[in-house]
Amino acid sequence: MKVGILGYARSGKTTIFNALTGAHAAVGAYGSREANVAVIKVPDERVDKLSEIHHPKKKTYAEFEFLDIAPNETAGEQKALDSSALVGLKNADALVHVIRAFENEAVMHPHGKVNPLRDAADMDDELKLSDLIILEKKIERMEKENKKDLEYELIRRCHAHIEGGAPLRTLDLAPREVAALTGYTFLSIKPMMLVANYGEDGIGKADPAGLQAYAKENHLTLIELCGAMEMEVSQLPEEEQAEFRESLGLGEESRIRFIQAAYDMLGLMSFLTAGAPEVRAWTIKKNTHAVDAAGVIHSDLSRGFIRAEVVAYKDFMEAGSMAKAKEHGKVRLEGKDYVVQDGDIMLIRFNV
Ligand SMILES: Nc1nc2c(ncn2[C@@H]2O[C@H](COP(=O)(O)OP(=O)(O)O)[C@@H](O)[C@H]2O)c(=O)[nH]1
Ligand SMILES: [Mg+2]
Repeated sequence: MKVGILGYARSGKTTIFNALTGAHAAVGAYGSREANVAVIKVPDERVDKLSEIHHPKKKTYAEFEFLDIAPNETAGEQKALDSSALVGLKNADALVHVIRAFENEAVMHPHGKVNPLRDAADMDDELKLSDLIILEKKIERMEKENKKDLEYELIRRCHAHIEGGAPLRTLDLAPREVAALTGYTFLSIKPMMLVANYGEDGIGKADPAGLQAYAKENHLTLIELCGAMEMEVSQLPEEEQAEFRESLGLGEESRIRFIQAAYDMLGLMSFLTAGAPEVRAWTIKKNTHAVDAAGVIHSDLSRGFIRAEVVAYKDFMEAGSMAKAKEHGKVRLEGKDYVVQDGDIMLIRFNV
């Protein structure tokens, strides 16, 4: 899972990247022009509890790859996305738009005044424009080749939708149509989260930037945080972080809220594998079949899939061991088409 961050200059992208990943990338005017990449480990109590039982050699959490693109801000400060940024974002599974909602005289906003709603709309316009260029080229080519098939109709529909002012993520598409569009790497179709980056005065208030209605209308997931403080806390020793959060009134860790929102937005869940070599959480989309979940572990497991032994995490913990869970009839044998559930502990039987 790859998540790409975008946002206007000095909105706090790198600050939030650091806060969420615990990285120490340089922030501010002299921040790096290189893209920053880091991984967020998804905290999962189930992995911890299972490890206490299995004492595995290795304990592995699910991961997000997080990409902080570094557009060339000297080239055109008005725009967030230059061509290299666009290329980076096209490979992302989801986008995170960091919106500046903090006041700070010392940090200039490229558009003058701080205005979160304007930035949300401007960014959507940039994404739509990037898609529109692709769509227009495609339409021109298809018309020249007189290719007026179903794909052409679909492309025209996308084009009309953007011309009407809306991003592709709000277009009602059948799963088959979504699949037909993946090759185009449109940006306004990708699931996107708005992260409103507040100053200290924004903490604890409800939607002070008035972004909620915009987010709803444009199918965006909205979360609010205070980037600078979150980053400071994330750089303290682990054992001191909880106390600081409490004393600052920061609420639940932004990393946890962020991960939860991202899972919901992308329709993700985790299944588990557990044994002496490794206890591990794996991320899949909801409604994934056992054979495809097996393929996330290794392609051989999907290719040679025979069956899965499955026990729900809760049932396993109640039984205390695999042998006991079997005794209680809680371990099921499931076939390829079994729909994997959140928290399933799976052992894949395969033969290649
Ligand atoms: N007061 C305040 N300053 C912030 C906050 N987030 C970022 N900044 C400052 O804004 C500047 C730009 O932040 P940076 O993360 O480098 O922005 P980027 O250009 O979007 O990557 C830095 O000087 C940060 O310290 C915040 O929540 N509150
Ligand atoms: Mg930066």
